[in-house]
Amino acid sequence: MSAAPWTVGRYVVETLAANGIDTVFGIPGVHNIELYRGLELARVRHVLVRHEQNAAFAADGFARVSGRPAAAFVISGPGVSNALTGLAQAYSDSVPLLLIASAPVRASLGHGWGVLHELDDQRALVAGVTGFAGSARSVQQLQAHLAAAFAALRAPRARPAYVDIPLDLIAEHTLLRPEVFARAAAPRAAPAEALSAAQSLLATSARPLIIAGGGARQAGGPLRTLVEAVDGYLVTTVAGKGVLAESHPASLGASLPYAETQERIAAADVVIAVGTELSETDVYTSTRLPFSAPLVRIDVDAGKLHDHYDAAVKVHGDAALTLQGLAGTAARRGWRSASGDGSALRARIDGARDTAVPGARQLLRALRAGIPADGVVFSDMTQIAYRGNYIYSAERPGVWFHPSGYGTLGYALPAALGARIAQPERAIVALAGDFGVQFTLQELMTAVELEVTLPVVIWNNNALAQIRDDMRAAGIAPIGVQALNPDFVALAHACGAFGLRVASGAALTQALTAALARPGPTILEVDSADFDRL
Ligand SMILES: Cc1ncc(C[n+]2csc(CCOP(=O)(O)OP(=O)(O)O)c2C)c(N)n1
Ligand SMILES: [Mg+2]
Repeated sequence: MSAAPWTVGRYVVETLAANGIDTVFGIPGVHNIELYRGLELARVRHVLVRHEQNAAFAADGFARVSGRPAAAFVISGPGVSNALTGLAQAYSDSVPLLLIASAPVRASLGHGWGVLHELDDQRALVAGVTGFAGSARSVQQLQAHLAAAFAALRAPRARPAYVDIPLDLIAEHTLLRPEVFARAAAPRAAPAEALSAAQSLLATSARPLIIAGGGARQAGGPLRTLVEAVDGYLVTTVAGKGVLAESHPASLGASLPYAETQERIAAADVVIAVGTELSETDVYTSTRLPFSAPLVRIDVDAGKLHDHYDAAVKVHGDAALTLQGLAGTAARRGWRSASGDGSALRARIDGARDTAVPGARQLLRALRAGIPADGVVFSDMTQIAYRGNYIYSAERPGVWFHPSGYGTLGYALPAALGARIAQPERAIVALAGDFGVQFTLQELMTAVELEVTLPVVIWNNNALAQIRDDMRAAGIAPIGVQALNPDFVALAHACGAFGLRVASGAALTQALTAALARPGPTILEVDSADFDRL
C-alpha cells in the first residue's frame, strides 16, 4: 500500500514538527501559502507578527528562554531581507532559530527577470548570519538541507539556520515522509592533555579568577564547586549573568567593564575564561582586558581558543564536563579569604558611581522587586539596560537577556513576546528606551490579539540619550538625538492594551505585579526625570 502524496509544504512542516518545532512566527504571502496548508495539517501553532524582523526576534526570545528552537516563515525577497537583522542578532548571540522562506519559481532563478519578490541571490544574503543556509531545488535537496539546518540549530555552539524553497517546489507532491534527524553527539569531553595542563596551573595558583560567559550557562554547579574549592573569584559577561548567584561570596557579578574588576583580573595569577568570546561587547569600557596571568580558555568553538586573546591552555570541550574535570583541584584557602568577598568589591564599584546612577539603581531594584525570582527581563539598547546589565540582580541564569552581540534597537518587545509564548507560565517583561521601543512597537497588537501577558517598561528620557551623551563627550553638538514621542499611554489604550505612567519605584513594583496578573500587554511608562532627581 503506497502512502498518499503530500505537498512539499506539508512535508516541510511535518518535518519541523517531527523534530520538536511546535511554534512558527510568520507572515504569509502568496509565495509561501503552501507552507500554511502544511501548518494546518501538521497542527503547528502559527503566530502572525507585524513585521518579519519581529518574527526572528520572537523566535530568538522563544529559544533564549526555553532552549527550544522555533521557526519563522517569510516570503521571498522583502520577507527575507526584513528578517535579516533578527537573524544577525541571533547569530551573534549563538541562538537557534529556523527561517524558512519561499523563493521565486526555479525557472526564473539567477536570470534577473524581475519576477515578484526577486533577489539576485537570496541565500547569499543570509549566509553570513546563519550556521547553515541552503536553497532547495528538489525535494531530495530539501531533505538534505533540513537535516543540515537542524544540525546547525543543535550544534554545541548553536546558530540560526535558513532554508528557502521555490514556490513551484513547495506546491509539488512527494511521497517523502518526515525524518527525525539525529540529535547532536554527546557533549565534547576536553582532551586529557589540555585538562591536565589546566589542572596543574590551578593547583599552583594563589589567585585564580574565572570569567564565565553564556556558553557556561548550563555549568553553574561545577562552576560553583570549582570557585569555592580554589577560594577565587568569578565574574560573568552579560550573557553569563546569574550562572553563579550574584549574591554568592565569590561573585563579582557582570562587572567586566568596571576598573575595579579589571584591576582584580590584572592581579590574578591564573584566569579561566569559559564559554565566552571575551568580545568588545562583553568588556565595553576598554577594548582589552588586562591579563597578566596565563589564560585558560574553555570553549566548544575551537576558534575561540586563540583569537584576540590567545590562550596559554586551550581546552576544546564542553563547559560543564571540563569544569567537572577541574573540580578535583585541591581545596585551599587563599585569595578570597584574604581579600574579601565579591560584595566588598561590588560596594566599591557602586560607591564610585552612586552619584551617576542613583535613579537607575532605584528603578532597577523596583523592577527586580516586581518580578518573581524566576521571572525574566528582555532588555533593549537603552541606558537603563546598560546599567541593568550590571545592577539588576540575577540569582540564576537566564533571567536577564540583552541583545549583547549585535546591539539591535527594538529587540526587547518582540523577543519578550516570543519568550512568553514559549513559557506562558513565567513572568516575562520587556524593558526598552523611548526611541528604541518605537522600532518594534507594532508587536503590541500581536500581544493584544493573543492576550499575551506582557509588561513593557519604557524608560522615557525623551532622547536618544546615550548617543546624545556620546556626542557631548566627543565635543559634537547634539544633532539627531531628540525625537518627538507619542503619548505612550494613550497609544497603549488605542491598541487595546493597558498603559500607565509610574513615577516612583514603589509604583513600578506595584504596577508590574498587577500587569503580570492580567491578560494582555501593559505599557508602563517611566519618566526618567522622576528618577534622575533622586
Ligand atoms: C538598529 C539600530 N540602529 C541604531 C542603533 C544605535 N543606537 C544605539 S542606542 C540608540 C538610541 C536609543 O535611544 P533610546 O531607546 O531612547 O535609549 P536611551 O539611550 O535614550 O536610553 C541608537 C540610535 C542601534 N543600536 N540599533
Ligand atoms: Mg531615550
